[in-house]
Amino acid sequence: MNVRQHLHSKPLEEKSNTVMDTQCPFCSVQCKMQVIEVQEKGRKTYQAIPLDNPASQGRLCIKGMNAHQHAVHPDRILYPMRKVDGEFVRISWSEAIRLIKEMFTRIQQEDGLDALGVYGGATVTNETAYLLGKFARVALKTKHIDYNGRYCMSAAATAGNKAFGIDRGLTNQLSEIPFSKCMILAGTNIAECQPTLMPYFTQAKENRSFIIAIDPRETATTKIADLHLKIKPGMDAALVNGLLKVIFEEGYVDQTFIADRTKGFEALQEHISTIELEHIAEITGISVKQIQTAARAYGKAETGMIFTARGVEQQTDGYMAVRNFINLSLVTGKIGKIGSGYGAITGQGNGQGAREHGHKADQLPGYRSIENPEHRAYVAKVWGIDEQDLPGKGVSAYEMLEKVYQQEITGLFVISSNPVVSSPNANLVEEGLKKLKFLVVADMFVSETARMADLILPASSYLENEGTLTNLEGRVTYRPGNRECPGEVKHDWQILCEVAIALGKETYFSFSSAEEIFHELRIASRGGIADYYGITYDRIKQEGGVYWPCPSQDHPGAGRLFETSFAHPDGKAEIVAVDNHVPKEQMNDQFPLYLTTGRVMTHYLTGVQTRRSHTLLARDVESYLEIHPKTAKKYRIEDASLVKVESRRGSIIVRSKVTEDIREDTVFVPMHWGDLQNVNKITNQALDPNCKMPGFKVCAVKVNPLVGTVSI
Ligand SMILES: Nc1nc2c(c(=O)[nH]1)N[C@H]1C(S)=C(S)[C@@H](COP(=O)(O)OP(=O)(O)OC[C@H]3O[C@@H](n4cnc5c(=O)[nH]c(N)nc54)[C@H](O)[C@@H]3O)O[C@H]1N2
Ligand SMILES: Nc1nc2c(c(=O)[nH]1)N[C@H]1C(S)=C(S)[C@@H](COP(=O)(O)OP(=O)(O)OC[C@H]3O[C@@H](n4cnc5c(=O)[nH]c(N)nc54)[C@H](O)[C@@H]3O)O[C@H]1N2
Ligand code: SF4
Ligand SMILES: [Mo]
Repeated sequence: MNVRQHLHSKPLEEKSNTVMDTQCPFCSVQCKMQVIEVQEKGRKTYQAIPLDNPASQGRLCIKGMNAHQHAVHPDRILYPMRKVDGEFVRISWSEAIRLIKEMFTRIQQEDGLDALGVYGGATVTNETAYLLGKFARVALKTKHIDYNGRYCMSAAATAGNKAFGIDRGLTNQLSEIPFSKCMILAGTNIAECQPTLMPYFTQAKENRSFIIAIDPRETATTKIADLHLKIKPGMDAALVNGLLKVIFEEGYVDQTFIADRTKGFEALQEHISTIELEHIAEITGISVKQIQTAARAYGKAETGMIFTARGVEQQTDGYMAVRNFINLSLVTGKIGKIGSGYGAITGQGNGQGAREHGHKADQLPGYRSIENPEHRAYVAKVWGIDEQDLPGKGVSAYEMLEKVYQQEITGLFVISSNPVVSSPNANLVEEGLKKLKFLVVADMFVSETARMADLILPASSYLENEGTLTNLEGRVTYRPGNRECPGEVKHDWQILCEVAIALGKETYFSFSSAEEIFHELRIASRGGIADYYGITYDRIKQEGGVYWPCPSQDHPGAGRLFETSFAHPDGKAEIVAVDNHVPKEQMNDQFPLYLTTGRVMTHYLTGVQTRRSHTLLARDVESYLEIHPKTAKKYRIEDASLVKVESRRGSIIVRSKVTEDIREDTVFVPMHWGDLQNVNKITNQALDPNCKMPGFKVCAVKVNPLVGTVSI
């Protein structure tokens, strides 16, 4: 039922229902659903009904149930808008495209080809992500393209590539979770962030799986754990060294697996021999006894799975911390088997697919490298350009925004992201954007970033935009786009094609459907690590999704990875010794608390969409500060009162929530609000040197009750 279906087609004053098959626009589970539009007496109401599918098994969470509220919201941008004397005024598409052509051309003439930057997001479809990479390199000829996934998946992606030779979120299918006898959930709040996956874990518990959660806070996820390690923020790599110490000393290693399937074990063994459990306990805040209990439970279990998410990864050592969790899977041989594996829980709807096809500064489609001559030659041939015309590697998302601040990049095209709220050290980002000669933002709403634009382009929503998205399991799914675009709204891929054509690149951008783009993506990814060649729209529709890698149309797609070998040329996984890293910013007398950041169930990322859903907003109308009662008392903070939270970079105002759920030395603020409550005004811009992930999860702050007039 993929076409718009009119159950009753009657005159206006009577009732008519339209059923739209779709997928939730939010997280990486990609729950399928139907949205029913009921039109009665000129008034429209909507209802979402879950559809069965292999990931969510017919479940929907509160965000999915109410997603349509933003898509049909009166705040939707319906036509292009240009800023004139500080006010947005409506212009036609042809004027908008002409303006982009004029400004982009002028900027590149004045400041060079690389003075233009393209900043994307992983909410877009695979087709748009692919086209955006091609757009930057072929239409604009700039090396500067990166995307919000840098803030999301870069640590786990880099770790997966280095350790396994491939970056696919989960190495197993979700359906295997109930068969795992021990699970480590590290820095992941599945109950709030991928709620429809919870039944897999509760089923595992019914099968007597032992669940270990690692999180500085008690959350709805840690509540299902048998053991909660309430870690000091940023200390996961060290904690895993402690776990490895016990695993080695008590003989839970799988020597055969290590010898046959891995390399680098000796260096790790030597490194772990220098580790002292008491020291680990002291620096992580987890007792020796708890470390031993966790290591023994995982070590002894017949099968085991480890999941990490942003709590471990959004650190200045996120890459190495993930490597250490992967070490744990490898030395115990708990990977590549049913119920045994590692998974980085992907974040955004297309967090997986949008990182595979050239959306990253150093990457070409199919996970090819922009620095590898063979990879360049292959993609240049598919695109029909000279390899020498293909730009080189650009810089990561935050570094690109720094270049904007330094006026090295003077024109920016933002598509599907709100960096003014989502980037660390957001004050600097905002200052930088003010200096641009030209900022274009394609969005559904006037986000905090779009507000600063010279030109806003109206983009389509999930109900309107057809395409494929790859879920956290690596399953490529098809989302129909049955709703007609409101007003003059266009799909992202149409916008890119129109701009490219205006820039004289018609030969490379004359696509007339998303499926046509997907067909080119298949070819461009062929033979790459993320090989989509065997996947077609027809196959996805028939099979309800196809796993990559899938090199040919008769290939079934790979559900479970690494059963017999890893993806490196020698088939072996890489083990590496990891130091006891500490966060780059430490607390001191002036800033005596750690701030960590994250999510709540009802809102999504910078909240541009969910704050426009009345049902979701009503549940969490403002941001807050989670603070331990003893800490609150020490700083004279009462429950539900306004607090100024300040770091070296700025300050915000949020309401206190006094709770024993959080460590005494740590406070927590969610990331879903802008302006005064934009937590990124205070987070640290320090990046992981390997993957350029910002350390969103730790910075040093002070808190003060807000009384009277306070300067911020
Ligand atoms: N409701 C909702 N769901 C979402 C999203 C959303 O915005 N809202 N966003 C989607 C996206 S894009 C993403 S990336 C995912 C994110 O999904 P998660 O990574 O699960 O979400 P977070 O809340 O950012 O962080 C998870 C946990 O890490 C903990 N943590 C903080 N510091 C540390 C630390 O140093 N070590 C450890 N071990 N844990 C720590 C936090 O307390 C938090 O409970 O969610 C996706 N789903
Ligand atoms: N402090 C702190 N900061 C964080 C994080 C954290 O845990 N703590 N998490 C980081 C993570 S994991 C992520 S993923 C980033 C996300 O950060 P952002 O990239 O800023 O994410 P969104 O809020 O989803 O912004 C998406 C914007 O695109 C629009 N949009 C949605 N769909 C489409 C579409 O299909 N086309 C177009 N053109 N526009 C669309 C939305 O209306 C919205 O304005 O934030 C990061 N920032
Ligand atoms: S937010 Fe995630 S879990 Fe909730 S309905 Fe959407 S895709 Fe499913
Ligand atoms: Mo994310």
